[in-house]
Formats: sequence, structure tokens, C-alpha cells
Amino acid sequence: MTTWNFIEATQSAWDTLMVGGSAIDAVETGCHVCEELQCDNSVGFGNHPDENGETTLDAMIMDGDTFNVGAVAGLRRIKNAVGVARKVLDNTDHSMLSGDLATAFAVQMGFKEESLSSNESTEIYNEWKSADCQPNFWENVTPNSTASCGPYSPLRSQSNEAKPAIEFGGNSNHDTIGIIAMDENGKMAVGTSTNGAKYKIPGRVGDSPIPGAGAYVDAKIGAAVATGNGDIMLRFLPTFSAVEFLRQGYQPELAAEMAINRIKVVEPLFSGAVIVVSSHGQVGVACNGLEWGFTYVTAENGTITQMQMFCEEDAKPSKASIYYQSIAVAIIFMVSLNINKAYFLYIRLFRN
Ligand code: SD4
Repeated sequence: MTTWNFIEATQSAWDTLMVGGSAIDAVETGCHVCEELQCDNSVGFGNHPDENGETTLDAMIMDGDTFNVGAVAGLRRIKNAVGVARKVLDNTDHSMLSGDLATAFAVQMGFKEESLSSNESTEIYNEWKSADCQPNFWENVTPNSTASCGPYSPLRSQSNEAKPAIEFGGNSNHDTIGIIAMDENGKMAVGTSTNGAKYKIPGRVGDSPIPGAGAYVDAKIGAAVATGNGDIMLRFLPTFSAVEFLRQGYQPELAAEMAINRIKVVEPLFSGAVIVVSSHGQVGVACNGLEWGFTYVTAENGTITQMQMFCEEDAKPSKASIYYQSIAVAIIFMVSLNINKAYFLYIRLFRN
């Protein structure tokens, strides 16, 4: 399964499994296809420049049997970020490398060092500069970051207000690829690849390379991948919590909803989605704050299917309210011979 409408990536991951590749191979291939296709401008080189005009990449692969992770964060000047993550997984005892030193590792592993800029990223950057660097991710700085470019200095007084998640950048900032693959032996792996948030402050790392945030897998239980506002998501570890909800016996649909709801309670304007697949292959998906809904792609028995859903914006009834409503129904049933009394009890429970 993949996030968004990344059909070619899903197809290539499936094809990899069909020729005997492992779940990890499938995840790597799928993510890399998206890196080459620059899926939705959110994956791979040549888009989402940072404040210096540079595109940098985050990627991760996780093995559901060993819990081993290979990840790169803020990778510079290497196009195949997921390939480098795979080398971290296969050729080191580490889990994550970052920045320029990840680039040096990649070069040592045989990857080509090259610019990740394109005409498009340069144009986006120039337009952003001429629009006084709006929008941006700065807060509590001088000069006023909602009106001018930097360099900024910190203001003495700090605000405790929640960050306006809605300003993450609209739908165009939300199209990271996350893949869950299961091979014929039931082995599972997950992976992500992204160029992160457009206009990010250089050095910013999102959720995608962080295990438990962008993706998580325990092959005996299931797997989850996430997409959306990584600055918020990595604080809540939604993919870890979704897998833990599965472990507690919740169905994938509920596990996905509960993982999203944990974020939503604190950050109601948060935008993002979580896909959950149990070790039995059942799927659950939930999203929040995605105006156009969430698209995902499944591959099952060779059939690639694109699915579309809209996010549930209304708060779900709490367990307590479901409990009280059940009691009310029971009372109404028991006293159904006395309609007036039932109505009175119902009003007492719900109108107070
Ligand atoms: C990030 N989560 O770096 C990523 C952005 C994204 O789908 O597109 N997610 O915050």
C-alpha cells in the first residue's frame, strides 16, 4: 500500500515482490520510483526548496522482523535518498545519518553527488523571496516574520500559543510517499521518502525518517505509515501508536482513527493521514484536515486500486458518551410502558 495516488510506485513495489524480492526490496523500489518521478513534487529532487533554495531529502526503511531501521535526514545533493537509507540499514550498525555527513557516507557507498535543484525549485524560491519570504516557519522573531524576510533574531517574550498548523503549506506540502509491503512469507517492511516542507528552515527534519512517526512496523502485529504535517506528527508518534493499538486488539480502522485522534485533541487543525495494515492484511485509514481528502493505493493479488476518502471532521462520540447513551437506551426500553418516565430520564441524562 502507498500513500496518495502513487500508482507507479505501488506497481513497481508489487512487481518487485512478484519476482521474489523481499518486502524491504519492494519498499525501496517503490520509494525510489517516486523519487525519480518526483511524485507530486513532494518526493525526490527539484522541489520544495528550503529557505536557502536548496532541496534536501528525508527517507527511511524499517524491517518488521528485526526492527532494524535505516534512515537519512536532511540528506543533501544525493537523489536516491531511500537507497542511502537502505545502505544505512544493510551496511552499518546505525539507524540514521544526517546532513552533509550522510552525503559523505552516500558518496562512499557509490552514490553520485549532484545538485538537487531544478528550474522549478529555483523559480519557486525566487517567487517566495520576492513575496517577502511568505509563508515561513518562524515565530517570535524580529523583524516580523509574517511581513519580512530574515535574517531574524529571537524576541525576548515567547508565546505559548499553539502553532497554526493550517499554515503548513496547503495540500502541496502533504504528499510524502509511505509504503507498507508484505511478502508471500508474511514478512513486512515500511518505508518513506520526501523532500519535506516547502520553505523549511534549513536543517528542519520532518516525521518521515523518524521510526514511529513517519512509519513503523512489527511484522507479528502490523504496520503503519503517515503523511502530513511532520512538525506536528513527530511529536505524537502516530505510526507507533497505531501499531500499539493493533497489538491491544483494535481493528486497523479504529487503530488508524485513534492514532489520528490523539493528535487532533491537541492540534485540531492538524493535517495528515495514517494507513494501517495488520499482519493479516486488513487495512484501516484515517485522516484529518485534508481539504480534498486522502488518496491511497493498494496492491492485492496483482490488482492495483486507488482509493479516495474524506476526513471525518466531526469529533467521534467519546467512550463515555457511548456508555451513557447505551444506558439511556436500556432505561427507555425497560420503562417503555411508561413513555413519560422514559422521556424524563432521557432528558435528565442528556440535557443537563
Ligand atoms: C514532512 N511529512 O516532512 C512530511 C511532509 C509530507 O506527507 O508531505 N508528508 O513533514
